[in-house]
Amino acid sequence: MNVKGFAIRSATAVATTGSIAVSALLAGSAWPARAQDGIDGLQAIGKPVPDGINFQPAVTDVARDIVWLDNFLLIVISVISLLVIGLLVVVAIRYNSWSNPTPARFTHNTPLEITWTVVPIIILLVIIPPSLSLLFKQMRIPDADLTIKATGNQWYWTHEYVDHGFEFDSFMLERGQLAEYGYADDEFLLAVDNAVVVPVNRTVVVQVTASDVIHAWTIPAFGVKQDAVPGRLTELWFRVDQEGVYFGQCSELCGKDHSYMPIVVKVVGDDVYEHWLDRMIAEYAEIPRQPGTLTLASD
Ligand SMILES: [Cu+2]
Repeated sequence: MNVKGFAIRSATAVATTGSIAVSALLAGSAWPARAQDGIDGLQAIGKPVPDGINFQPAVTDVARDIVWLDNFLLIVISVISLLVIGLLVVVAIRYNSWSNPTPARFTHNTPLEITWTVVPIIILLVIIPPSLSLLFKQMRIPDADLTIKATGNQWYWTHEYVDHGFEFDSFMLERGQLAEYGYADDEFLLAVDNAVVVPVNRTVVVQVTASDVIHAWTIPAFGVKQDAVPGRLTELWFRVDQEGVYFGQCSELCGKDHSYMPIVVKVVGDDVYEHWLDRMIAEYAEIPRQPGTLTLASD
């Protein structure tokens, strides 16, 4: 673990101790738990739900397009599957050896062969435009309002705010720590001590890499997933239009604790983000923030 990461961990430990003392004082009261990063009142939007089988709520254009494309392809593939099953049933009933004792002896049917070649081509031509346009939308990285570098480690993430010269490690919380950090009980295995915080309606570019083996950074509700490969810097982007807490998990088998390195992104208003950023910079940045410094490229 690097020195800055250690500084944050130490600070967290101190803050945690303080919080336990406060909790003890408030024991029995109905006060909600205060998150360690000072960001409260956010709804957890992007997280798995019991018995859920569909996508998480889509909160970026890319995620909405993914859901649309998935539904569209589901219709196409359902029609194809029903047609093939129907044909198999017809063949099995009508052309079995009992109902059709004298088999026909022809081997070719030109109109039929042209049909089963042309129809799949038409289907592919219909599928290609929405698929490729979505792929280009994901892969063309726009100008960033905020750039974050995410480094996968065995088994935690390091998030660096490259424009502001600070970074922190994000470790999964133990079950007993959830309330202290403002998380619900069912967010065990998803919640981390230091969440990534980004402003709402801003373009965020995440540079993804790894320090040891291949990991993958993803937030399903944003429609982003990118392998983190040692020695390579890849990028993804998102622009979230709904404030809230969003969860993701490392999505590349990376060793024994692969399932214990989740990702949390808190999407907040500009004011809350600026306040959080000031606090982080004051505490952890190598370069102090200058008065009047622009923090977002689009401002
Ligand atoms: Cu991993």
